[in-house]
Amino acid sequence: MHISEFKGKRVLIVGMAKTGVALARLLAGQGALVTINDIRPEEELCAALNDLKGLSYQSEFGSHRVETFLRQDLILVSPGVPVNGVPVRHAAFEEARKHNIPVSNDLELAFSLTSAPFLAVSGTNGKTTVTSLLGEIFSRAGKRVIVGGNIGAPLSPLVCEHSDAEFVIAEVSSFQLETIHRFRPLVGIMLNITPDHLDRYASFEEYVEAKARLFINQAAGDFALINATDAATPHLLSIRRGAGKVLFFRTDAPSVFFTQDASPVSSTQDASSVSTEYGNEGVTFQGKNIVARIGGREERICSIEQAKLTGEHNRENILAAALTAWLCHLDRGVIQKSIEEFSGLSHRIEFVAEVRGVRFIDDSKGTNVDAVVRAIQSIQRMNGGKSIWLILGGRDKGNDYQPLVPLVKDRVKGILAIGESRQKVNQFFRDIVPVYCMDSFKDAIQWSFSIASAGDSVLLSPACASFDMFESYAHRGEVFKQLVLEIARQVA
Ligand code: UMA
Repeated sequence: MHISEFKGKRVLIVGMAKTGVALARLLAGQGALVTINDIRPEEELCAALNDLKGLSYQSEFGSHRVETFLRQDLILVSPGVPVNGVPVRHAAFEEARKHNIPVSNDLELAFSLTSAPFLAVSGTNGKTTVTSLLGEIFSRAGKRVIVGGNIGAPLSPLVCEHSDAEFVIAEVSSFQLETIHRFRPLVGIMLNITPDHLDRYASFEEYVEAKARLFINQAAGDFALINATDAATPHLLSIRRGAGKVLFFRTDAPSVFFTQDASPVSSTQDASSVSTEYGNEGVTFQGKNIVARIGGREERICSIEQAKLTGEHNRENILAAALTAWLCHLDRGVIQKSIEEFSGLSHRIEFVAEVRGVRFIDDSKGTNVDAVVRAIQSIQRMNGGKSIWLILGGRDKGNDYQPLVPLVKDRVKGILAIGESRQKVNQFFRDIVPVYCMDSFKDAIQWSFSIASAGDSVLLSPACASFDMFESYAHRGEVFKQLVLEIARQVA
């Protein structure tokens, strides 16, 4: 479909932050009859409204009214707006569906506006890294690509602006997948699924179900790239719909990638003793080489000898990206070079500074428990003992901190609890390690430095969203860096 077809169509845009503003600008600019809507009052939406100056639209703030929803041809909802009743039930969405008014989103709209194939990256952790790495590989290969989605760039305006794009590389969240209809990625990557957003889903199973929608419309010729060793994979495979070909990635050179009896097989098991519904196809490491095993053939894609990304989770991320690029017939030398040069993202286990022997690490993007597990595991153990001061807390998303307990007991000297959830953090951990409840973020950083010894690491990996104190995780990470650099200046 072409964007000009929206002229004269009644479109309600729900949520007036980054996504809503981008969609309103695009559609109002095309002559659609746009109504913008947000649960917040107008006074709190000045920045958004400023961005819409000069455009023609109607507005309704403070609630989601059924009557307004029922007057539309199409409703486009922002990812952060809950459409399925948790944690807040908005009857307007149910009513709209009952009246067959499509409730959709930016991802679906972008998909309908371009013929370029989508490479869609989802999963609880690592999405942004893989999306960015794919962007690097495809750009370096000379492909015209769009990189966007949950990474922070609404896709619909981008696909209209770059109508000659050859690929769309999209970071895709479970929230976005809730309101897709026809969205069908050529390659859908599911990196891992661990508990997150349990304030938005009634259970972990429901979260996995939302994620599984990534594959729902895939047809023959499409690929579903799945992490063979992720604990949620058996469940994911059991509920997966769609006819994309399943290819697995796992880091340990298996003889069989995955068995149908649900448990991933270890590389020591006898391949002949296991039957496999999904075939024995995918990508793995042989030494430093990335090797694809597909259609009975084994083919070396490239080496990771010089890769800058470290850690087991990044080895999985690299496998998924390399296989995607290889499936799209990109040059192997280019894939290798891109992997070698890609040094990772800000706020993701990022070393900030060492001050009097104390290392400060910014993992502000660690917004769920599994991400914190990965961050702690990635920190080199010093002298075999405990060495980490962990800054934890913020806007809680229904976290269960239990998976952190063994690691905290083993590696963490103390916890600095911050933000809205600091009492919850305190109550959970206080019998395990010393917990300091901090009234401000600045106090937490300064206090961590005053109690840390040379050889220790101060790790900001909050397991929580940032919105109680900051605009975003990136904002939280930037403030962390500034405060650390201030300490470094003071002691210099
Ligand atoms: N709102 C309502 N009604 C409600 C709830 C919210 O009207 O019931 C309004 C709010 O008042 C606010 C707006 O909706 O004005 C917020 O919408 P939004 O949260 O979707 O904000 P955007 O700025 O549009 O950001 C969204 C994604 N946010 C979420 O998924 C929560 C961004 O992902 C994404 O980068 C952006 O679209 C562009 O695609 C962020 C995120 O945290 C980074 N994602 C989660 C994650 O990665 O774990 C899924």
